[in-house]
Amino acid sequence: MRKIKGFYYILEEHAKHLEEESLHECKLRGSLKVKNNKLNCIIGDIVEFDENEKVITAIYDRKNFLHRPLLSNIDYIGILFAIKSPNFDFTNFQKMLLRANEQDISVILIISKIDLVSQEELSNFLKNLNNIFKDNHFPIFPISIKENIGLKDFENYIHGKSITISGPSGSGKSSLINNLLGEEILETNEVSNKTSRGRHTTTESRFFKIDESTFIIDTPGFSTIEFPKLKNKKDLEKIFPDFLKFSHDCKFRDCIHVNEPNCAIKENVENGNISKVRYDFYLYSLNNIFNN
Ligand SMILES: Nc1nc2c(ncn2[C@@H]2O[C@H](COP(=O)(O)OP(=O)(O)OP(=O)(O)O)[C@@H](O)[C@H]2O)c(=O)[nH]1
Ligand SMILES: [Mg+2]
Ligand SMILES: [Zn+2]
Repeated sequence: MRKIKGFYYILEEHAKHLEEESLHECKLRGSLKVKNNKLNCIIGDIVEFDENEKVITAIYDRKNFLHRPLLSNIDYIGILFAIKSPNFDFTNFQKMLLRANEQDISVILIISKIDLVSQEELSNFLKNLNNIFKDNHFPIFPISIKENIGLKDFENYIHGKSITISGPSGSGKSSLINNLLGEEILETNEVSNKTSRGRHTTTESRFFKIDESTFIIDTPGFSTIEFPKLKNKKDLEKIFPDFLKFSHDCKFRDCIHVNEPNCAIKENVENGNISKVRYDFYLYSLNNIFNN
């Protein structure tokens, strides 16, 4: 559930309590260590441990793992942005989407603090979002912790799964997790008035158990997100799945949809099937993924 300076904190199977007292503090058995390998044992791992010796004795095969933050056995990446304070950032959201697609993990978009806008602003915002991301199939959950909107729907959706909550500092990640846990376990902090930015209150990634089969992971808010590193232009289709279905109609098989003639992607941008915002972000990404 937690890792602090060489100590691993394990929640026993079927343990009810969520708090520190019910976690077992262990070290990792020497034979399980590969020198200088960050992947030896990571948050999310399912392990066996010896209660007397206080050591982890076995690590089970991982279903998957994320690099940033380093986590394993995740079903969903919950990307959480506030609609306002700090403002929703389309570029950073799309960067996060690339990273999730690269790792083949399903995305859920959570839009928090909807109490800060009017009904009309919210519905315009959602309309715009659906126009930009027409062919991206991720569910969207507008929520407000302050006014208790959308939280039950979100909780029902993630039941039985493990979900990490990522997003900018101050967007309300820890607040959401406290709400789901029904306890103020995590520290939260106001967004700075001057800069409208969060204060990086959370500094470690940490697993929490909501019920017998549901886990949620708090993570530190990011300030910058890197583009995924791709070796092959062919891999672009994986991180831009919304372009995939059109790109089969491009004249050239290795079309990268920039200057080629008879490019189906450019045609679909023109006739409105692909949003201009998405295509502009694609061009911007190309530059960053392959020229750095
Ligand atoms: N108005 C409003 N404020 C909220 C809501 N959810 C969270 N906040 C406020 O947003 C601020 C930041 O919340 P945190 O939960 O600390 O944000 P965080 O994403 O965990 O931030 P870092 O740990 O710095 O990454 C706090 O002052 C919360 O009270 C909401 O639904 N509505
Ligand atoms: Mg936090
Ligand atoms: Zn093309």
